[in-house]
Amino acid sequence: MVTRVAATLGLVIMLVIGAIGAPARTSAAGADLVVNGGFEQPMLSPGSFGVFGAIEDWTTAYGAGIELQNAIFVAHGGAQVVELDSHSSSAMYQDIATVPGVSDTVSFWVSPRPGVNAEDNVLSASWDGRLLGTISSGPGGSVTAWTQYAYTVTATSSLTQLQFADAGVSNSLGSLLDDVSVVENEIQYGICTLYDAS
Ligand SMILES: [Ca+2]
Ligand SMILES: [Ca+2]
Repeated sequence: MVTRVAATLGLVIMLVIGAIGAPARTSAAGADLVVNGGFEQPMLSPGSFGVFGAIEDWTTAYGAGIELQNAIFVAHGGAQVVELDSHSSSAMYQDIATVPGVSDTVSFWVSPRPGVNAEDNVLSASWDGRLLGTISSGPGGSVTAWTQYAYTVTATSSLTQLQFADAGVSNSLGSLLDDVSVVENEIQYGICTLYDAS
């Protein structure tokens, strides 16, 4: 009896230790999968800009590079934005860690560049090599005017490329991009019946 009690107690202790040692289950739903989606890295001096082959987690796909601006215009978030008509019409991408079959929402904010014509303020967004949309944000006013664009997508692999490209006239002036995010949508569970009524 003592042996059985001791054995049972040992099992309980093992189960408790196992439960404590087990990692907590976490869900990626709601977490932003984009790194540096607000383009705040690298931080430039206020009023300045730079053209880069790559910035944190974004890489030039083609063209002269990624133009980062700090407080030249009012950003949607933070101080910095990206303009993809840098020295010429350019494109950039980030490879996003995705879960195949899971639905995501791709979201970003676009403003026409103040003071430039509508034909300059055209930007395209692609997911997994497919065009999400071509955004013509119209003529630029005296200040930035930010609009959010959102698309529901489903990943087909564990790494999905999100790309943005200037799609206006190539002349170093183009629309502005800020606060890019990719968020997993909540999984909708169905209701199942667990009893047999027969
Ligand atoms: Ca920003
Ligand atoms: Ca342009």
